[in-house]
Amino acid sequence: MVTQSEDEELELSEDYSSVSRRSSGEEQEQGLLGGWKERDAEEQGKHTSPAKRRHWTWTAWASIAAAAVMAFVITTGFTLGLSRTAEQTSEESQVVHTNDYVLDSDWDFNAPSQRREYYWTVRDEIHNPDGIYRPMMLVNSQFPGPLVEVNEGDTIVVHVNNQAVNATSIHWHGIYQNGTPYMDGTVGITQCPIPSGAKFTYEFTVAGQSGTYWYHAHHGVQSSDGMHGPLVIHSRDEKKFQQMEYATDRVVLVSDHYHDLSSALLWQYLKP
Ligand SMILES: [Cu+2]
Repeated sequence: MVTQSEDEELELSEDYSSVSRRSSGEEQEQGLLGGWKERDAEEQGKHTSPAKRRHWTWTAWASIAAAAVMAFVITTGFTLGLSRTAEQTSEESQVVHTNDYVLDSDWDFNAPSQRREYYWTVRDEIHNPDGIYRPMMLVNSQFPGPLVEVNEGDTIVVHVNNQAVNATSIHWHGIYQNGTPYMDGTVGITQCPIPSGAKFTYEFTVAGQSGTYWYHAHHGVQSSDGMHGPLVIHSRDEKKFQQMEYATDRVVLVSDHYHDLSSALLWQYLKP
């Protein structure tokens, strides 16, 4: 699936391919029948000494525990500028700018239903959101990802350009997708993954629901490599429901944060 000449990237893609192999339905069935145990023993014997393996397992669990303690709280002030701002492209004039998580105080809740269009580039990057450098997979170099803000009845259009080494997809968590199931973004269920180097446009209308949701990558558990962000759907009646005065309306995105790549974590989660 992935052809890379650089050693470093090859190592990464090998990690990932082992994950997608293990997460296939066939493998899960074998796992239920106990086939995994033998395969794990076999594979670990091949690649890792018992001492190394113990150390590795300890490291993984330590980082999971550390991650739980950290419960990563991110507000606008902490939203990483990272190395780049949003994509500078010729298409930018049409792009909705959401560089932080402060909701627009002049938002028009009665605006006519419209297409809200976003241009997202997915890349592999190395960043240190909590001080520890690690490979991440990010939308427009932002962690957490860019805010999507629409009114109920609007059509969300997201042009995804996958410049990452692995395939990906975006799932719109909690969105009904009535009439557009093929825009749900669940790899292997409603769509094939967006290959490395390919583009895909999500387009769906949000109807019959409002509130604060989130989106995330839905190929393996890439979400835990940083690919997730907030999706706010304003109710047409929001002002009626929210009568308390407030200075600003902001998104606070809370997520787990691991120092290991999802490819290193997933196979452990799937073990019996
Ligand atoms: Cu989800």
